Formats: sequence, C-alpha cells, structure tokens
Amino acid sequence: MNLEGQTKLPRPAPRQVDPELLAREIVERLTYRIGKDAAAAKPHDWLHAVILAIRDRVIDAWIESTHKTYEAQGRRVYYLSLEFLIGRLMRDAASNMEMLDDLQAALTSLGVDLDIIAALEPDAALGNGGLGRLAACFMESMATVDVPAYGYGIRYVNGMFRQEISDGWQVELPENWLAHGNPWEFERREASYEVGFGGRVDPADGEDAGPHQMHWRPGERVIATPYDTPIAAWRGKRVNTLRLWEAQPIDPILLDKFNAGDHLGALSESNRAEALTRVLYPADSSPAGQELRLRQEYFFSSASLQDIVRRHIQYFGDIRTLPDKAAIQLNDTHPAVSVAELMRILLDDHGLDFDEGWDITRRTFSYTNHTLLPEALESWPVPLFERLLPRHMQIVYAVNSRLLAEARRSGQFDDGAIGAISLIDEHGGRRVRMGNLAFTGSHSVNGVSALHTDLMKETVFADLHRLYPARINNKTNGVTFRRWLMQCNPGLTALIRDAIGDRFLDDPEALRDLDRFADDAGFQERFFSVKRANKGALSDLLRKRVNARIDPAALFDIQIKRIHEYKRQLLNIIEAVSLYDQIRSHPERDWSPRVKLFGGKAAPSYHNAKLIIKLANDVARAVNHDPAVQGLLKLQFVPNYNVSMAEMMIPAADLSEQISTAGMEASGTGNMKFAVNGALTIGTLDGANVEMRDHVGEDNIIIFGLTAQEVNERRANGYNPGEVIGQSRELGQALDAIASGVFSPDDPDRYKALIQGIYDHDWFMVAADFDSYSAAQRSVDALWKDEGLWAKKAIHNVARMGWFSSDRTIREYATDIWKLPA
Ligand code: T68
Repeated sequence: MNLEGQTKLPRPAPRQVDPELLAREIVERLTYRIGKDAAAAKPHDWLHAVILAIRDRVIDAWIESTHKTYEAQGRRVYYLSLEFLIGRLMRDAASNMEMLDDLQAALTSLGVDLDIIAALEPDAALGNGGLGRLAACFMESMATVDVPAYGYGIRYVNGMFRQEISDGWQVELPENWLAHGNPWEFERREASYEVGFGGRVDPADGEDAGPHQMHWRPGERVIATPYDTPIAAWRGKRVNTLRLWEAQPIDPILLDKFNAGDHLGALSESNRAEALTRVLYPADSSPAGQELRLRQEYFFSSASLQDIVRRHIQYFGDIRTLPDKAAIQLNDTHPAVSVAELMRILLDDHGLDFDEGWDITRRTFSYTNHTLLPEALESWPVPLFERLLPRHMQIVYAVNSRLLAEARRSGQFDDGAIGAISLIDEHGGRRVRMGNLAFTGSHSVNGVSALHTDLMKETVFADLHRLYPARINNKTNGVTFRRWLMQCNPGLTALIRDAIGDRFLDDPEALRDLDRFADDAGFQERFFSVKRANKGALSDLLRKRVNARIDPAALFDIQIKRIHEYKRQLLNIIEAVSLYDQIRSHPERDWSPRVKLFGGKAAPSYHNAKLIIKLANDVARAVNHDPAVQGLLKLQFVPNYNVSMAEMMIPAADLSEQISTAGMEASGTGNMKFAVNGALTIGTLDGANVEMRDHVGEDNIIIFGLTAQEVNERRANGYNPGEVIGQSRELGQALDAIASGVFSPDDPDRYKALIQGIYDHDWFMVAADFDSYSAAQRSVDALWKDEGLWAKKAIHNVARMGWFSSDRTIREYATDIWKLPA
C-alpha cells in the first residue's frame, strides 16, 4: 500500500447533522439495507437501521483517524486483553458523535421510541468484571485523548453466561448476543492468519540459519479471522479499532470423510476450531486449568502479534524498529504468552539472534497486574505447555536460564529467592509462571492502585522487584465519565451543566467547581430530586423484571460486583441479618428505611460464591415477608447483573458498598462510578478506596475495618475468630441464626459449613471487621436523617472525583509507559 497515494484518495464530505436529514438516513437504511418499509418494520429493524445511520458517521471519522495515524508515522498502542466488557454501543456512539438529541428528534418524527429500541441492543458481555470493563473504558479514553490504539481480543460467540435465579440459586445459561447479527462489526477476511498448535520443532535448515533459529512444524492449524468494531472518542475526535478474532477451520468440511459416509467426522475439525472462540471462561478462584483456556490465550496472542508485525513491516520495513513504533500492553497475564510468540517470530521468522530479539521484545511489551490472590496467578503445567507450544517452551527455558544467571550474578539472592524469580515453579508439578514471564519480558510492570502497587513490590514480585527496581510503577484505574456519568445519568449531567457550565464535559477535573454548591439548599434539593427520579426508574425496572416492590424514598444501599469471598458480600448479608434482628427487637426506634440491593455472578464452579447468592435470596425472602420490618428493611438480589444493569443501578444508589478485606481488591472501579454519581461509599481502606478518601476528603466517605497491614499482622499473630465472635453478641446471634437454618427451613444445614468456616479460620476477616462495619452502618443511618448533610457530602463526592477519569489514567500510561508525545 502506498501511503502518499492513500492520502490523496477522495474522502467523503463531512456530514451535516439535523433531525430531518437523520430521519431520512434512517429510513434509507431501513429500506435498502434491511429491506423493509416503515410500515412493516419491527423494533429490531429500527434498531438496526439507527445503528447503521450512526455507524456511517463513525466510519467517516474512522477513516480520517486512520489517515492521521499513517501520516504521523508515530508509535501505536496495542492493548491485548482476553476481555472487553463494552456493553451496549448505540447510545455510547451517538452521544460521543454528538447526535443524541438529533437522533431523539428524528425518531420522534418517525414515531419510534429511542428508549424502547435502545433496550433491544444486546450487551456485548465479552468479560467477567472489572478487568474487562477497564479495557472497555480504556478503549474509549484512548480514542478521546487521541492515542492511536488498537484493542485486540476474542470474539466470543457466547460471552459471559446469562444468570437466572431459580429458587434462589444461580443457574447459568448461554448468552446468545449475536442472535440478531452485530451491525457494529466488520469481518476482515483479508487479514486472516494461521495459528498453529503442537507438532515438533526442527533446527532451521538453510546455510544462513542463525544458531537460535528453529523450524516449528505445528501438528494442528486454525485460521484467525478478525472482526473490527470502531470505538469513537468523545466528540468524535478520533475513532480507534477494536479487533476481535474468531477461529475458523482451514477446511470447513473434510469432503473425503463426508463422501465416505462419515458426516459427523467430516465436521470434527471445523467444530474443534470453532470451539476455540465459543465461550468466555468465567473467572474462577483458580485458573480454569483447562487446555482450552491456554489455547485461547495463544490463539489470540499469536494472531495479534502476527498482525502487529505484518503492519509494522508493511509501513516501516525493518523489524528492528518495532519498539519505536509499537507499544504492546498486556492486560494481566492472559496474553503473556505473547512474549514468547514475539521471540519466536523474531528468531525463527526474521533470523535475529537471541539477545537482539530479547531487547526488542522487552522494549515493546509492558504488563498490567490486576490481582495478588495467589490462586488467581496463572501458571501452566510444563507438560501441557510443552505439548501445545513446543517452540515456546524452548524459548521460555532459554529466557529463564539467562534470567537466573543474571540474578545469580547480581549476588543479592539466595536459593529461595532464585526459585521465586524463576519462570518455572518447581513446587509440586512443574509449572510455567505467566506473571514472571510477563514481568521479565516487559520494560514496565504496573499495578492498578497505589496500595496494590506497593503490595506487588512486597509480595508476589518482591524478588523480581529487587532485581529490576525501576520496573514496577503505579497507574491508578479510572472510568470513562462519558458512559458512567453523562450517558447513564442525564439528569445529574443536566443539573451540573446548569450549575457550572460545560467545561467538565471535556475536563472531568472541572467538576471541582461544583464544590461551592455543596451547601446550597436549592441545589441540594435539585440534587435529591434527580437521585429520586433515578431511584424511581430503577424501582420501575425491578418491578417489571423481578416483580420487586421497593420504595424510592428508602436509602438505596447497593453492592454490585462479581460474587467472591474476598469482596465480602457475606459480611453485608450477615450485617443485614443482624439489623433485621435489631429492628424486630426494637421496633420503637427511629430506623432509617433501607433497601439493600445485590447483583453479581458467581463462577460456575465456585461453590461458596453460589451459596452466598442463595443466602442473599433466602434472607431476602424471610425479611421481605416479615410484617415486623415492613417498610424498614428490604433485600433484593438483582439477577443477571451486567453493564446495562449497572447503568441503571449506579445512578440510583445512595450508598455504595466497597467492603473487601483490606489488601485483596487490587483497585475497584465500581467504587469510582458510584461516587461520581453521588453515592456515599462505605468501605475499607482497600484498593483505590484509599485514594478516593484522599480526594473526596475523609469526612465524605465512611471508612471502617482493618487496614491491609493490620490484616497481615492479625494473620501473622494467630487470628482467633472464635474469640472475636464470642465478644460480639450481634455477630454471634446473626451467625447462629444463619447456621441453624432460620433462613433455610427447607434445608437447615445449608449454611452450616459456610458459617463454620468463619469460626474456624475466617480467612476474609468477616468477624474481625463486623463490629466496625455495623457501627459504620448505624452512622450511615444517622446521617440519612440529616438530608442537608447527606446531600453536602454526596455533592462533594461528585465534585472531587474528576481525577478518577480514565482519561487521566490513559494520559499517565501514554507518558510514562508508552512514551507518546504529550
Ligand atoms: C479486577 N480483576 C480486580 N479479574 O479485581 C479489580 N481474573 O480490583 C480491578 O479494579 C479490576 O480488575 C481492574 O483493574 C478482574 O476483574 C478478572 O476478571 C479475571 C478474569 C480471568 C482470570 C482472572
């Protein structure tokens, strides 16, 4: 392709936006692309037509951005992530292209309700939770701050499972988000690659073969085909590409088998290839441990690396300049095999020697860590890795021998420390440590909050950090305010614009101007009425979805996130049981009416997490049917929590529950979304809560519980939960009630083991933090009665959360890690 020639090609003229024109465009798409006229069109057809009309404008900006990137000849960013939890795109794109009002007017003129068709768009649920949603926020922010970036991931045909609640239990059903087709994506068959697995490795033939050059002959191959989705910046300034790979067989059908009558066998290869990109593995407390997961990781890493190298050679010619033109960010260790894949490409395909290849690799990659939980750190059994990726195994060994030699030479490490640095874990069965591979193959390794980054240096990466002390750095997470304020909370956005003008739309830190309205009674009242309207909308939705009846006047107390013991939904439920008990004992007290909402999915094989969902539902049934607490306490588990549900729940929250055991939540991002929507946080000093307290001020956040250091000390000094429980009457009673079957009369022993775990070891310090949590909750009740003070604190939260914009985070990545010009 000729660059000069390209820039001279004709480009489409800029489009006008006005409702009439837009209405015509929508009808045109409906007629000629969908093949229906307005009279026959069903809501889905309208949705499709609207998306196509928006998409065309996005495409204009997309082509413009591509040209800009080519012309700049600068470094591009590649964000490799096994998850992109982007949710719905229509409102996002229309709002970012600044055509939402016109769209509304155009649809009204056509007699179509925007909200109704918007609700039909499926959630692209290509992620588990925070990590996947962070990748989606980053894609939007990279476009917005004008970083030329590509996201690379997998196009899962069935994304995250759909959760139904049946008799209180979680049931997993396949999500069929592509059932109606996906008008946002473009299949790019011409940019397909072969990805190999297994087979054998021979020395490279040919006279000029280098000493490190090998010839891998895979035993099995599949085709990786990309699907591109445009991601538009705020105000359409840039449009970047999210490129998701689909696996296809080389031969769709084995005709000789078919003709011989083996109809199923003829399709076996095809099925095997397609299985690769069928499901997203639900995050588990331990790695999926399945071969398919490693195959997925290698599949998308290899396709992405081949694509990046192909593009580099095409435009710059020389593989040696790769680090100057490409910055590859590894989102956790899921794409860490990319380090070995790039080495393979450099050594075997380009004939570089080992040291030069390693230098290029390290300067190209950087790695973000999202967890310290030992059971969530990925490692693969050596025999599996070797069988699936024999050439990569050789490379891992070669890297490791150099790494360990360097560590030994430095003279700072004993045998134990050398063992911790090694890419191979020798305890029990031998395993390849993906965290260590990502660390050693990168020039930057970052954590996602200040506390988490400190703990990385002290725990999992302590020895690697001693060897490479400049490598670990912090990049505190952020969220995109376009989706998590402007789109999900138009009422609050309008109120803020009215008060402080529009500057915050482009510069979230300008929200700070709102501080001076915190004491303004008139503003407080308008603030409450927006909140009240959002709570009303959520109540209506929950009435329709699950027939819940909740009073928008009550305090909405919300905990929504993956269900995990360290996130301590159990602490919240136990406290609710205790509150229930207290209300019944003292009905005469002036209780603050509360609605406790829970939402989140449990990994299908995570027994205790599923039991916690059942407990929430069992307690809800008992409490909600008890006339003694009617109107004072209500619990509701909201099924199938996803991005769209978050967009309804977060603007309606008064209280945000961020109550993980200190030291265990890497950052959290839900905590940020709630605060910017004017909820007060009740939380531990964990993850980014620590920095949120610093920004919003300690008077405007409710902190309780042990610090990370105290948790450590308690564990080190022999923590005795039984003793703690003995000293807390409320806790003891709540635990006994649950354990003895008060909430599970149909199966009185259902929660015995779960509660016994708290008595026996209480790894997540539920008992240790209970009294402090309960006292904090009562202080929340008291505060709720002082509307003016509550509003003041909530408004301070909105005003002071600007720093938690993912635009700020991305600028830090761009400057410190990717070294892009400011
Ligand atoms: C989350 N991690 C962190 N992991 O828990 C959260 N894990 O504190 C942080 O804010 C967020 O990342 C963004 O940095 C995850 O969401 C996973 O989903 C996951 C998926 C597969 C395997 C392991």
